[in-house]
Amino acid sequence: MAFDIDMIKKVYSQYEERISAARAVVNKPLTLSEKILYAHLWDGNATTAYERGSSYVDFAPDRVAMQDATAQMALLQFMQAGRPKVAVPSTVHCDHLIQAKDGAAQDLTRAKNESSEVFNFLSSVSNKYGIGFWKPGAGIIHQVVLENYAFPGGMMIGTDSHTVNAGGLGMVAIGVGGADACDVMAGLPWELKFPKLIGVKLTGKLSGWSSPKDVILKVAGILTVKGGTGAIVEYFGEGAESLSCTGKGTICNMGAEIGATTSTFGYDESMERYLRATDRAEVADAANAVKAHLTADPEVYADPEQYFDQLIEINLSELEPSLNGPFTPDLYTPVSRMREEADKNGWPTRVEWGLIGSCTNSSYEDLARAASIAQQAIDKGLVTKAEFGINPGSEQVRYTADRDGLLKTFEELNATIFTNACGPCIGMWDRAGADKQEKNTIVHSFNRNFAKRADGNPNTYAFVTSPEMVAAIAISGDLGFNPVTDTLTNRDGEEVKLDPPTGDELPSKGFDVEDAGYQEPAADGSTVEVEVSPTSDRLQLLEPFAAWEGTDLKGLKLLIKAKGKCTTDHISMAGPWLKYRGHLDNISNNMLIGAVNYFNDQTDSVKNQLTGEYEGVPATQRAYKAEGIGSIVVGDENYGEGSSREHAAMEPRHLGVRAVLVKSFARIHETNLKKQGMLGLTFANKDDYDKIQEDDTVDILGLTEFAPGKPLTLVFHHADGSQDEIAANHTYNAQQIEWFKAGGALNIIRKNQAAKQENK
Ligand code: MIC
Ligand code: SF4
Repeated sequence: MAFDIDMIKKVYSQYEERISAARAVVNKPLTLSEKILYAHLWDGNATTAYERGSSYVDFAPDRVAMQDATAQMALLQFMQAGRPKVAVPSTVHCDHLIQAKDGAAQDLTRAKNESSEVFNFLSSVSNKYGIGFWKPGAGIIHQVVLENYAFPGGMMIGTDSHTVNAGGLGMVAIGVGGADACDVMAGLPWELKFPKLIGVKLTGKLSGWSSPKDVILKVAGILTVKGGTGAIVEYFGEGAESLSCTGKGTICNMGAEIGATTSTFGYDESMERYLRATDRAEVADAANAVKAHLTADPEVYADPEQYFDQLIEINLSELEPSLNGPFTPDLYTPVSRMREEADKNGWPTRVEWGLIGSCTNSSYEDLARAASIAQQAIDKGLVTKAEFGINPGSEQVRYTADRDGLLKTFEELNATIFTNACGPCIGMWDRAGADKQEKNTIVHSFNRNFAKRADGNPNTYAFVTSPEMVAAIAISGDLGFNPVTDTLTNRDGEEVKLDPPTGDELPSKGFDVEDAGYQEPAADGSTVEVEVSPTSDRLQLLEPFAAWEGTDLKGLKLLIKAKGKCTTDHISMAGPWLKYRGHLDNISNNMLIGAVNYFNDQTDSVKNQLTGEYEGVPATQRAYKAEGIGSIVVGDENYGEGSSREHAAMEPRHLGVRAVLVKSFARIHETNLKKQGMLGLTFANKDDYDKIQEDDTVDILGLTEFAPGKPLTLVFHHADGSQDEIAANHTYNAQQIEWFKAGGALNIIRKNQAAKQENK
């Protein structure tokens, strides 16, 4: 059964007209990305051609997805919008709050007890406002979305950066902060800068040990963590068509790691097969009827240089299996060079854990291919050297993999089967011994490997690779092991070789599941009560932020000058802190505790300018707040890279930081700052970063004439009495300046809603 089939049919029924209108204004053949974008304009048919990389455009996404760690804040905001029901189909997925420790059954029971307050809140808010609710254990948001909701040519947003996974089924699916989701659920347009387009032409065909993961690992190596910023990556070519649908999902998923707005593939037979296998023949039939619109015009793929802003070509037949890492997902090493690189860089080669799962690689095909390696280890008498953990992507995948004996194979290798959830990928992993902070190596099939992410240990070297490579490397226990060329010694002292992985793209006996874990919302939710205890330490109703005072901001203190990589994991760490995602004041105690202070190279140690003492970042900021003093955060390149969590913007806002001044921003984080009424600024001259000193007091000038495209002036008063005046750029448009003035976008929705009530 397909969810929301009427909505999907409506989208398709408009395609013809919308695309003709777009073609008329753009006046040349269209890429798939353009078709989907132009088919989802808030104002209906296109009347003007937008400029890639500069026009702000209002869109009307078809649906919204939220996961438990971000849904709390998104829905706390939505509750203030005063609507009886969500305006577009929306879902909540409980997947981030389940810690991996003993195995699925115990872990899930424990999580349900520990987080019952949050799960009950999410379940009742969903029930009240018409939101589909997927219970803890149902699976990872993006896998569940791909299996149930994604459809070719659709547009969705989700409060998680890996929402982009749905590009595997031909969507334009974009990760956003909760405030953006709140707008769309409240029936408002969603604004995005019209993206640039990167084309990736895939030729040849994968074989042997190479997998879809290796495509994106390679792309990440080429483009780096910043290279996709502001762009949609569109994959095409005979190689693209040869990939499975979930394999395409893997590639799109990790597009988040290069900062891409999203990634997508044209509708093809692999997608049709996947739709039919997941009980959505109706969607496949509807898509077939508008097939030509669900991929680019033929001229585009025939002559891609003409139509994309940047073009990359990858020959799948030549692609080697590879591993990216440690500490960053774009450090690309083909397996044949790994031993040399590890020796050169001092990466520990003994592998302690192999983890398979995450939204990136937890499909049936992923498990099947990894299990084929595990089975060989059993058959060939190999003793596994590392420990194994598996998180299936959804209950449907788990149930089917169990039925087909795949999980049993892993268990024979002593693997622990964890819950269908994020688990170690988001630091929800009670790894024995991690607190000793020993230097060690793990390999996993996840997408991110920032320091401390999986187990909280800064000395864990994590490498990202395909599930089948995780299996092979964990069995060998050796980071330098190359299954393509190397042999392993078995129990009987014989040298054996692992054959390349095999595995069905889709289960030959079909998918099966007993209870997928879905809760349908009440048809009329008006009587459903949503309770938030005023004494809760997990949930806290939001208070509106104060509006801008109408003047320039003077006398701000420098809170921290962050050095180097400062991802959202550094700004608002996950793992143990996930439990406070619904309580702004409590979670603010993790603000920037992972960021490295430029002046002493330490984390969570900054000079409190009121006392001259070094203290934690949150404590220092709270001291400024208590005195009514605002502050500023300074950062490096690609600040806020990684996740969509708006806590990374709301915490500084809540604690009284007024501006974040950096060399460059990651897209979602920049928008989150704007939405929450903060100033997100960039150095007009990047070298000015060097002028900022530890005891600086800062003025921000020009706010009374704050206007699109007009730089602001910042004056840094140094302790020795000297000062530096610098220019700061911004990307605020007129609407976003209103958000700043109102003290946050939500204050405007609130005001409009109140005005509506009064007029009634
Ligand atoms: C992540 O992978 O970092 C997360 C946890 O899924 C985040 C969302 C969050 O912080 O809750 C993401 O990628 O957006
Ligand atoms: Fe969950 Fe990891 Fe995917 Fe984020 S990246 S949604 S934490 S599985």
